[in-house]
Amino acid sequence: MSVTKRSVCPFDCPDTCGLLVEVEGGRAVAVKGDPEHPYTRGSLCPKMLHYEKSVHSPLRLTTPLKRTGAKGSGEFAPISWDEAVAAIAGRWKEIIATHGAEAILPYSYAGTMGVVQRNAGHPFFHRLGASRLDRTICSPAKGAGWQAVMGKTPTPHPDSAGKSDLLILWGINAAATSIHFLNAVREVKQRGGEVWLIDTYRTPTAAAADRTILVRPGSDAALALGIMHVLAREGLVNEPFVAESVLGYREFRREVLGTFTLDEASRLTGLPVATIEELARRYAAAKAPFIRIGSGLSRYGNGAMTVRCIACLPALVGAWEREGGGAFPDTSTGGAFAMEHVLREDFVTTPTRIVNMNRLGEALNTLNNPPVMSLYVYHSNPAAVTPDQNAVLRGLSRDDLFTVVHERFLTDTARYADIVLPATSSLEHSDIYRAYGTYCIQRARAAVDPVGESKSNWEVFSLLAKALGFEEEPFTLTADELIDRLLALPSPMREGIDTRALAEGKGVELTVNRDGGYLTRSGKIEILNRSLPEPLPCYLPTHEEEGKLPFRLMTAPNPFALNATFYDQPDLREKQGGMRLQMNPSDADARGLKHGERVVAFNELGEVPFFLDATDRVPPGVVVAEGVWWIAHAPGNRSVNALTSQRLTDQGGGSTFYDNRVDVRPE
Ligand SMILES: Nc1nc2c(c(=O)[nH]1)N[C@H]1C(S)=C(S)[C@@H](COP(=O)(O)OP(=O)(O)OC[C@H]3O[C@@H](n4cnc5c(=O)[nH]c(N)nc54)[C@H](O)[C@@H]3O)O[C@H]1N2
Ligand SMILES: Nc1nc2c(c(=O)[nH]1)N[C@H]1C(S)=C(S)[C@@H](COP(=O)(O)OP(=O)(O)OC[C@H]3O[C@@H](n4cnc5c(=O)[nH]c(N)nc54)[C@H](O)[C@@H]3O)O[C@H]1N2
Ligand SMILES: [Mo]
Repeated sequence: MSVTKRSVCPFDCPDTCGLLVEVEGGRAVAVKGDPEHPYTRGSLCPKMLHYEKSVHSPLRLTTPLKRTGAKGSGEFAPISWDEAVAAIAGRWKEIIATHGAEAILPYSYAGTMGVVQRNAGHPFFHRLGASRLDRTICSPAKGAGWQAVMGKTPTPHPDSAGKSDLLILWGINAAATSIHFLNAVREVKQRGGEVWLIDTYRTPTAAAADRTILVRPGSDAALALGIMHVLAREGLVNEPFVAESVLGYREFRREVLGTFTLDEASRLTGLPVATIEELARRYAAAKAPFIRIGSGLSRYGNGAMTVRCIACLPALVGAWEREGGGAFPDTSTGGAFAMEHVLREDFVTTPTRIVNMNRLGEALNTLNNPPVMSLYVYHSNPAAVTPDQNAVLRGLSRDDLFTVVHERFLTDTARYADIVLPATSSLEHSDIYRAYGTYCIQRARAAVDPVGESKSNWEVFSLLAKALGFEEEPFTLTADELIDRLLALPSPMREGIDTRALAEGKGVELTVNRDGGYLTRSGKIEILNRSLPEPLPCYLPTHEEEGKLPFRLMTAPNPFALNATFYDQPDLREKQGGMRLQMNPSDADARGLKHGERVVAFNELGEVPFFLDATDRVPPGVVVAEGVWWIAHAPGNRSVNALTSQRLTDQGGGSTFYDNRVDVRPE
């Protein structure tokens, strides 16, 4: 006899689907979408259709492990939880006595997006006095660029895009990364509107677009400035809207648009002037143009400035005034819960150093006073996902580094651990979720029994706190008790929501007040922002603008994986067709490279073997590696991040995964 329980997809995706889990004898036997979820309405991506296979995979870790072989060898012996916790607490006490607590570095990101489990380590590491991690691997530059113009103005409801008559998907592969946004794409087309896609190669999303424009990597700010140049030149700017609601247009027009020529925009983007003019005129003629801004274009040395330039477009034509008009980077659901009760910044007694997570390689190999002597990794896989893989692996190989990894699987990172701790999956623990591509929240209670002896992030930090004698309150609460407390605390975003549905585990929409005007310092949309190093939007070069190697490398998302998650599933790996490098056939011919053969992509940071996919989807001068493969399943002994650098974005300390060059040779 099976029962159906509600749950939530815990993974790092804007949609945050509602799930229905069929449970039999404490195990999940099937998973489907919850038709009652307000946004995702019952459909799931190909990765989650068989989530039960990952949850009950034979590869799941079931006991704590202690390393018995060399680091990286994957040789371990099972130990008990008591032994594991005692070993960690004992080693940390020694390290603290010799080097101080700053020698301990936590490393986590987004294996689970649940508010409680994701942040479970914050109170603990703050109380410990460990080094702090700046969690900037995803898209802080996008946030910085958007906020430079729009401040804290709430972003539109994602469904409002469906009312647009010109929807621009700008640097987003929605068919892979946000499949429910394709509902808005379909609605626009049904109403007779048009959909344009702007990317660097022809992604699967191109099939949903009326027009696809391929720009040179990292040049989108030049395209946005070119469009605005045409709007200004041809009198297509909405002057009354600008006069009332925009700060600094006059200065911007004089100092930037006046000097930034269309020839310059054409040279930088690789687009004909006529294409830029056509897009500008089409944008100005639309009743309610809407731009869905992806994150790929922000992962460059100029990423924040790129997003800032794009964010100015709706202001110039007054798109914000019209239903279905505007732009959308992400939703801002940060105010849904009183996060100070989760993060416990008040436990930080003396400020400790902050390590940018993109520079883990540098931190492990070169930091001093004190050096990093222990790394505690939870719900992240830095050996695969973090840039400069060779530097990361060199650091993880250090004999004097004490590494603990709390994981569901023996990942590339876990193979380098001294102690591995088995983690529950989202179906085995409780949490509360808030989405970043919708305005939904949802509570999930554990739906199945923990696999083996696995424990949740929350439980493990309670155990470690006990072993170290921390008696403060969060360490004695259960996850459900903390969730109850968060829900008892008021938030304007939760006012008037359906609390009964929430208690029943259903997805519930937050209340968003959009009548507060523009939430910037001036109360206007700020094209001019004097708090920034560049007060006006402009074109900044990428790191690799003048690079010598012939190909720009796109490290793009794969529809059948999520970062380095789901590589435990053989059928999903097969659907990806192996770890491939896509290249234009003319480039392949010029180098004597053959479709399907093994090739090596290389640069100053490393060398990575791939299978070559010679395809017209990719323009000359660009190569694409979709997915962040586990080294264990790669054709060679490295995966794509051996080719990406630790350089950061112009604002926000973000990753620059797309701002790299490579050359390619036969193996
Ligand atoms: N299936 C799947 N879903 C995912 C993920 C995944 O790996 N796989 N990742 C999840 C995560 S962590 C995140 S942050 C989100 C968002 O994940 P992101 O990785 O930010 O993906 P997108 O926002 O779709 O944007 C990536 C797109 O930007 C394009 N791009 C790169 N450079 C440029 C450029 O210079 N100009 C333009 N115009 N386009 C460019 C890439 O070719 C790609 O199509 O998705 C989440 N969902
Ligand atoms: N080349 C390249 N690199 C990239 C990207 C790219 O597009 N290209 N994308 C980047 C982006 S946008 C992001 S956000 C990062 C993502 O970086 P990460 O957040 O590190 O992403 P994942 O690879 O999904 O690794 C998460 C791990 O958490 C584990 N896990 C899941 N649930 C739990 C849990 O409850 N507890 C514990 N302890 N473990 C759990 C999973 O098994 C998985 O191995 O990667 C970045 N790296
Ligand atoms: Mo991300």
